[in-house]
Amino acid sequence: MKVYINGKFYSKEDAKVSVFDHGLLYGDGVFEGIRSYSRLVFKLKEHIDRLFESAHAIMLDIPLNKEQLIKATIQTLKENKLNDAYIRMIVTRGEGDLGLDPRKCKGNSTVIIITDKIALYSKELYRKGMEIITVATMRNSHEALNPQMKCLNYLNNIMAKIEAVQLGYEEALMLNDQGYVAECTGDNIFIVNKGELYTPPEIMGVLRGVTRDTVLEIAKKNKIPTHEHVFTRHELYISDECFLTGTAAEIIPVVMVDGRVIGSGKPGKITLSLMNKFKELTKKEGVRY
Ligand code: PXG
Repeated sequence: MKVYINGKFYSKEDAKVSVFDHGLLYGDGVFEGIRSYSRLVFKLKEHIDRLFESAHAIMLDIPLNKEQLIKATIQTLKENKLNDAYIRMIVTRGEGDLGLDPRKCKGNSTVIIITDKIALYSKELYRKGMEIITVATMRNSHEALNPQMKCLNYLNNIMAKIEAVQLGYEEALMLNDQGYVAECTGDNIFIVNKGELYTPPEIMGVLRGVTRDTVLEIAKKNKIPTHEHVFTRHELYISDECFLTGTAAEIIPVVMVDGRVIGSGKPGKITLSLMNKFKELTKKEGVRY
């Protein structure tokens, strides 16, 4: 495996950054997770745009422009001869003296591109649907650390994941500080009610997922009414269908939330149809390499 770091390729063993990198010391940096399917990078532009938005929000200069970063990504995929990959892009504030002040890094940002595989959940879970549970850890308030930034500080999500795992679940439902449904630790959440699709708006404390946007797009094309709308756990409990979306998770059905069976207790019709349509789209859309 070859890993891209600042324009050079390193073997997995040699792909290392300084212990003084502020990405490690303070979680000061941003990242993206992207997938390629049969040599097509899915929604590459959307992910790169979001990376630049996250970087802009934390006042981090990415030393490459968007085209250069796209080129570097393709180059890394080719170098690794991967047809299907999970692309993990990271930009940190770089190496600097101790202390929070980003000026200590003198603009030496570190750009890393890892191309590898990822499997979050078993195949069986995709077929049968998963059970999730609400955890006590609430999603960051957007005035504290806005969930719309895909930043290197993921402890909010990891704390929630730990709670879920301790309780014997694979994924946690996170509420925001007002008690409204936000998202899961690494996935957005959707419900279906009377044939219509609902997902919490960004302002509820969710990352604007690229997969979330894609699902909304597919639904609209297929005349399924969509709503980016606030909802509570009650609407979730009484919904007909539920599923999660994410680049790594893709679309995964949810059949139980906090012990309440969702709909028929099996992956719903609309969920299955969206899963199929999403799969079709990944086969034909993307940047070819
Ligand atoms: N919410 C959060 C908090 C996420 O981190 C999503 C939703 C889904 O967004 P996309 O754009 O992927 O549809 C994410 C996705 C990783 C990794 O290790 C990244 C995520 C999730 C799980 C693992 O790269 N981010």
